[in-house]
Amino acid sequence: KSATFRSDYRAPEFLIKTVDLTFHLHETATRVHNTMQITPVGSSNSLVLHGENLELIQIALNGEQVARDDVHIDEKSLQLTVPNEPFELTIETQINPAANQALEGLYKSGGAFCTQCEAEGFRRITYYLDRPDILAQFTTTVVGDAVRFPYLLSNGNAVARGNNSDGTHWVTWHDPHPKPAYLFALVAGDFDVLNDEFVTCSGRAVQLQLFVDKGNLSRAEFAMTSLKNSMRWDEERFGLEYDLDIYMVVAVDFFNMGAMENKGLNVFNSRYVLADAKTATDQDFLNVESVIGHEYFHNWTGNRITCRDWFQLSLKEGLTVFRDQEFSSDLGSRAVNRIDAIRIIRTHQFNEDASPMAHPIRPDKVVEMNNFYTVTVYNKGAEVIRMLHTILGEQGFQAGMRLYIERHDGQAVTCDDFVAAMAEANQADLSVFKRWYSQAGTPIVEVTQHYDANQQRLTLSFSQYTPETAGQTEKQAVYIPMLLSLYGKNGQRLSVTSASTDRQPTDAVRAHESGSLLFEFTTDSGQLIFDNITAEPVVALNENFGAPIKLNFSQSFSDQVVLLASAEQEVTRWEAAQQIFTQLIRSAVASQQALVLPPKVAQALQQFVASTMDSALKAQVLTPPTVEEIAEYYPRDIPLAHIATAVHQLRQQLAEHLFAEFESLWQGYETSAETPYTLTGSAIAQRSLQHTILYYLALHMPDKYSDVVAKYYAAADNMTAQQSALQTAVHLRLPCQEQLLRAFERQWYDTPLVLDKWFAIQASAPHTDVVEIVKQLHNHSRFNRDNPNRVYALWATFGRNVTQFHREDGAGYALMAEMVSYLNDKNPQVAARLVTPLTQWRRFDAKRQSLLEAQLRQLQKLPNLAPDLDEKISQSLS
Ligand code: BAL
Ligand code: ZN
Repeated sequence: KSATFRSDYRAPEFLIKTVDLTFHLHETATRVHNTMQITPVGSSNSLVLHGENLELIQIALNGEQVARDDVHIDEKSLQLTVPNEPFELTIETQINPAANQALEGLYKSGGAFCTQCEAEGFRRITYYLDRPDILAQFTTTVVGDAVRFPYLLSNGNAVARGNNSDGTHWVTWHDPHPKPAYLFALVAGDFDVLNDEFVTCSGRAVQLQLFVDKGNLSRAEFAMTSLKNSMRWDEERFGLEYDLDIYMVVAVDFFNMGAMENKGLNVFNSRYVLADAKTATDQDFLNVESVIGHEYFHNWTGNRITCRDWFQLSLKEGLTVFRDQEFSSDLGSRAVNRIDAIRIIRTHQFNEDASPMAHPIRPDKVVEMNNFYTVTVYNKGAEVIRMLHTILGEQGFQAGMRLYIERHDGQAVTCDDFVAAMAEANQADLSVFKRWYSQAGTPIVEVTQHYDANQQRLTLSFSQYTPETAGQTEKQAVYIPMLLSLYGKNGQRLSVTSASTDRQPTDAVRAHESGSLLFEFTTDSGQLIFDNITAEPVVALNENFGAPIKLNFSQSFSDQVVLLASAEQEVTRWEAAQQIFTQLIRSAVASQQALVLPPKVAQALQQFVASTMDSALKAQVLTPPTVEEIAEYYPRDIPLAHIATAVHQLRQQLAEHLFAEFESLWQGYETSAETPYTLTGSAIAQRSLQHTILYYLALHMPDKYSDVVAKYYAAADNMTAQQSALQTAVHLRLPCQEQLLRAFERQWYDTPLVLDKWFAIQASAPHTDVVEIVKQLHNHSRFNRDNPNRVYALWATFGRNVTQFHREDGAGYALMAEMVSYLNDKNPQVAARLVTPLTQWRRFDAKRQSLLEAQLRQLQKLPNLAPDLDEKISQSLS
């Protein structure tokens, strides 16, 4: 498969006005009858339709059969000569859903038929112009066995149904909203259904239906509540109302992604629907809420306004992730949501920027589109939207959204169109800002602080550069909205409202609605001068992680401790602790000496833990950066073992210095009355702190606390407590670990989504025999290598376990390569996800490099190497 380039975009030569589909469902031989009304809009007489893995049965033009000799078919397309005026094309194909293990197009998940068409799956269903700028009205009739498939679903509204004499029945669906083929969906199966209703702001009643496997109805309630919350929130915060009479969500067990926003018929991975206290953790519940929200929010940002071409994916994904983050933040803890998002960027997105697959949020070159559903396009894309929001403020941002929707509703557009609407609605110049769309890589911002006591002047000197990334050597300065605050050494925020630069004599900063100052740093270097500062202040920089950058700013522990103890914003406090920890770990790695917590830091943390601060924030502060996050400070020769040792020593030091505080808090929990599980913010916060503390207690005194962990596990009435106790036991290898592992396995042997936690906990443990354990677990009777959720739980988790995956003998590499080659033939999308940790070989020492490279070269020789893998491996070896 050859690369396509963003710059090669050409408007289509043909438009498809309507599509009329009829599916005769059959396990191995489904017939798809497709009638399209097509209008030529260019000068071409040659129509080329996309199509893969299809068997052509017949084709007719304006009702006349076309001879097979007049149709040219290859592995990817069908070509024929067509008239220069509107015409009707009818194509009948046959497909084999049972053999479809790639889970793209029409496939079987358990007993049900379902589809996944984004990005380019529709071409595996029928011949079509499978590109997102072709918007057509779909009418879909599904015919299937009435007993096995009582529910026959597709997009839009059901307009007719009936029974046939052969035991089949049929339903016809019509979707009035023209849409690209990637939003097509079909589901047929037997489900339990949760029914509800939502009355929109204009008073329309929308029927809500959630389809789950039989017996799972009680685990669907939370998703339904989340759906209604999403619909209300989008009306209240964005002024956006739902537009069909029905909204359906179907949960399936076999699904490559998290979920899919098909118009009116979302298909979900069951892990983002099914949740009750016994089987789902607090985090699982929050994930369900966020993914239900995300898919719902796509109805406007993605479906009503879609992408012109796939290079624009972040147009809908970055924006919709931003929207789901805001939804979760408005409903739950804003600070914790922000911290979670920051950790994702620092751990995974910075890693992608440093990898051979580095790309801008709007890529320029793509071989396999499925490889670009990335943390860069999604999460950095959301950070870029968040920067616009920071620059324009909530009101300005909403004005931009209104203009964007008014102007582009019903169209397929580009990221440029989005930024233009934001700029015009605010009379803002966003030309420099647009570099975030074209430039890959993590900008590094250096800041130095100089205080002149005589002049009572604080000078902050800024410079920025972006290291080169794969295939992109030239970099320009980007537009950095730098949020900052000044504090006195006593922790009082200084009420400074102005500053100057050499370019801008006044107003170089402005008061931002968040309470911080905003400095728009758009050049290679610049200075910010604050006058009338009577004593050297403490500076908080890049507050709220307002820009997705790496900040180099050397700040004393004393100053950081002031921010930890007193900063007005919770995220700034958390960030101060993270900076202290990062500095300690990096110094220990550099000096190769044991990490020791400085007394003033220990004392500040003791006070912080004993304070009345929110428990969730305490838990976040007590969770230091991971090995993966620290590794991003080392472009080459990542000193993995030293980082891992330093991170471990930091945890031990925290456990030791805060032991008294932890014990007293723990005793408080033990003596307080048992409260049944609730999913309130304060209950979630308390559990997160309680579990963090139990981990530290057990780390410090494993023998004593092993019994406490075992007892806590046995008494748990919810999965949050069970999972955390099990993880502590396994990751610390407590004496109770075997007992808990067996108990968990027994209890959840028949509940795959829960048993996934058992696989993942073992695959993420920091022990040198994890490679062997993964190998064993792969042969577990409940492991299924063809189900993506199982593979992600065991194998993707193992791939992220950097210290053990990169075990010095290369055993982790060999094991992963074996799994990747198996999946190459079955499910290339999943294979390509697993290959990622192998592709970053150049960042390691010479020995690991050669072991990794050898595996990659071996994989490259696979017969039928899928384009998904080929792109990543070639990119990595080039
Ligand atoms: N569009 C693919 C799944 C999602 O991002 O919602
Ligand atoms: Zn999405």
